Amino acid sequence: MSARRPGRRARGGSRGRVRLVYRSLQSAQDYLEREDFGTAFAHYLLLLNLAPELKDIIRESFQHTLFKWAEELDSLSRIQDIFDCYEQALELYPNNEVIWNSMGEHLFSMGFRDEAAGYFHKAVKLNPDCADARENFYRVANWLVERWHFLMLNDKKRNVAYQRAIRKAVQSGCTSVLDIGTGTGILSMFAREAGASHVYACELSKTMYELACEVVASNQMAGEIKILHMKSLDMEVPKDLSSRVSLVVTETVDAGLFGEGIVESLIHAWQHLLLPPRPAGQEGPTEGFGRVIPLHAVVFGMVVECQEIRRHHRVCFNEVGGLRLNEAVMWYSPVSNESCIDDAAEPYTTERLRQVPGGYTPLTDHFQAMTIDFNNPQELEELTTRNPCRLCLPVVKEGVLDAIVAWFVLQLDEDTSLSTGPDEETCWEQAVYPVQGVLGQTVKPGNTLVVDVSCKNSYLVFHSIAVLSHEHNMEIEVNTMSNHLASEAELCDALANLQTTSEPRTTLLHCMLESSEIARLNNTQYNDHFKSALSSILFSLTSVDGGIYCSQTIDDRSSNMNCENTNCQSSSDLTSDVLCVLDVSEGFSILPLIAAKLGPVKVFSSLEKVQQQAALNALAESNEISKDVLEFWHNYLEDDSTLLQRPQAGKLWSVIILDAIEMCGLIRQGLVEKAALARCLLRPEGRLLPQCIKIYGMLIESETLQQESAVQGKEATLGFNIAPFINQFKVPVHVFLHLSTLPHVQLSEPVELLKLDLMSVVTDDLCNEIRVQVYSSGRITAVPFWYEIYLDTEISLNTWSDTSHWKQAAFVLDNPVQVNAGDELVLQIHYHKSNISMIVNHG
Ligand code: 44T
Repeated sequence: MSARRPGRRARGGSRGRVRLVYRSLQSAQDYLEREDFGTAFAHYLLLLNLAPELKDIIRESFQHTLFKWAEELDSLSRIQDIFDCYEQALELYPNNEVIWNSMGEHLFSMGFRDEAAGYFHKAVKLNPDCADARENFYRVANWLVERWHFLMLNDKKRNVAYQRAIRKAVQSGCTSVLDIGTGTGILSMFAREAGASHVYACELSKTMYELACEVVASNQMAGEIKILHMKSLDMEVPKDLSSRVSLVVTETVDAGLFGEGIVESLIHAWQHLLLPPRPAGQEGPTEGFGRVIPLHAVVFGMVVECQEIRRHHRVCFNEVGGLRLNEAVMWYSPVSNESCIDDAAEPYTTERLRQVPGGYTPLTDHFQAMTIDFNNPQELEELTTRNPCRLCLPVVKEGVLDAIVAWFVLQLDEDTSLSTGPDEETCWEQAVYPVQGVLGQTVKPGNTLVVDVSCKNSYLVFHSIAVLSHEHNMEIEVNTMSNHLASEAELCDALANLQTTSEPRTTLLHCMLESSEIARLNNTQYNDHFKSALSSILFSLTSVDGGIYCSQTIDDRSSNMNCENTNCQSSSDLTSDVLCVLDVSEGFSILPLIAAKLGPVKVFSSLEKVQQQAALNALAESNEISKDVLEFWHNYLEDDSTLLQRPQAGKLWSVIILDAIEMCGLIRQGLVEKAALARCLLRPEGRLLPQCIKIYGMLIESETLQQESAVQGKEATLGFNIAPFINQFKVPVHVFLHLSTLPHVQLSEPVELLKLDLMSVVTDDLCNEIRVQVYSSGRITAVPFWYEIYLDTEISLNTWSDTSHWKQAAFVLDNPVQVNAGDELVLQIHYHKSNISMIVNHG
């Protein structure tokens, strides 16, 4: 027996090692028991380096130690150390999905969302059954692969148009092709299919680049398309392309055409990556010249009245929930062309006008705002420096000036075009430029609107709107044009410089709010219901106490509860039994002031932004709420974990306001934990607002939702195999839906799916099974859901109502269920850590 087994040799050869291994294990366990996680972790690392064969046996304890130690490091803000520990752990356990997921959670909580997304994705790939990782992945999948990819790939008309234009160009001699912003690689595959000899593709998103590689390989084109993970602006010849190409294809356009940087990309491509353009007017062969698909674009616009846009971008009411809003503060939305206010502000938002709740009314005809020739390098270069183009638009219908809306027609070549217009059957949204300066202005036929349009910082911008009425026209003609009759253009020139802003801004405090925050301020029902609920709680608490705080007793709800808060309340009054209200809403909330208006209370806001705190203070002052009544809870605190604490040693909260539902239609993360914590901090008769949430849903068939959720087979992608790859990124729950305008067929009545009683719920894991009667035949493809938020037993808010600032969400089924009228279905609802999932079966 000359050959010894290696294992025996190792063991036999080093008794010291065995002892060391044993001692390390012993120490690691001892330190773990003593909750000295840092030292325990170090011993585990040593142990695993000495004896990797123990990996499986000690996995659980190692994981536990790692997580505990990371938690501790987190509380000490030792960020780099956390990452180092995870790196070491993943070196030892590269296939451990729990560690990948946990690392993702740390990254996520620190705001590194894209990085977190990568970790969650990896965890799900390692173990698709890991529920925590899957839910985390679903939450971030939208950042890795935006949902419009699904829509665009399902848009057969768009795919056919590009395929046709590319085939024609390649067959006419453009045989070397660069696809800028390839996404899943579809345009490159069209080029290769058409016979191009050299096809290059670039993509700046890592996830999309990896997807494109998978897609192209599965379509047997791996060796034929060279995909680069880079921005086109960083590409060079011959480093990245062997020589200049004869065709660039691209669809790097957003709703506002320029937002994906197409102008810069093409200026660069013409300078460095493309053959020279064919001189204008030259006929004959195209060989030796470069060209771009799309050929050119025409931007269109119209001016609209649209209540949905208005309520998201302007504070529409002077008084809300008993508070005057517009006296001390000038609110503005982040979507603003007034770059003087905030450079970071974006000039437009997007909306699918066809489906905007409440619809819209055009106040002008469609107008042509701009044309762009992508095949004229010089024009592209001049575009960004060109003077704004002034447009005079006759008003054709009376209405409120809410927004300018823009879209475009992309001319791919001489024969083929795509339109993103609001009347088109298209998946595209339109760019929306809310009008801010001329507040609530009504215009009518006879008026002329003056609008400047330009391309600024790679955005299409509309600005300096002026409204000319007939009377003004006369005035201007007299004042500035003396004797000759002005042409329309001259008139507009003279008038566009007219100051049209009515408020002298300098005297007001400026405060920027997110559009969802503006919509919440405008949600009168929300504010009024909170006011009533607060009033009733404070009244009942006062009755219990018999008015032992301060000098005033709230003895009559209707009159005294609404009295001005005139009693002095210095901070020292807190030592008495004054009622304390804490609002931990996300974002800007006026609920503390609504509470303060109701009677002698002390209110705490959890606002953090200095500008918003100043705005709330200014609102308090202009509403005669004493300075001492309002406090900012964050100013007391070192970190968020102590947010829900007692107001003072020995004191408890009378009311804690929680923000249960996110604007997108989901239950806020951590709600149950937060509610449990909040309950511990309430005084005996104190209350949480809301008390209870009921989740409602119904069965529907919706083709639109299907299109948005996954690529449906190979047909739309013209035979190319793309669906299985991109569909790895599909998510079951869709958010930000406008249920009232989503095209769908309703197959059942709304039913209550689940109830979360915040005054008692203790677990983050709930199940419910309900039976639902189908009243119409069809295919169940989704279950939209929304909420009834109970502030008390009588007062509730529905998140699916016309004035709601909330949108709705929907669970989209993997496999549609065919049903007939009268069928009874069983709906299983799972609630796990604020996430909802469902299973639909025949009863
Ligand atoms: N959105 C449409 C934009 N890229 C469409 O990383 C329409 C939005 C939309 N790569 C609703 C409906 C719709 N070099 O993957 C992206 C992006 C990449 C580049 C390399 C560059 N210079 C760029 C610039 C962009 O190109 C891909 C497509 S961009 C936008 C497409 C359905 N909401």
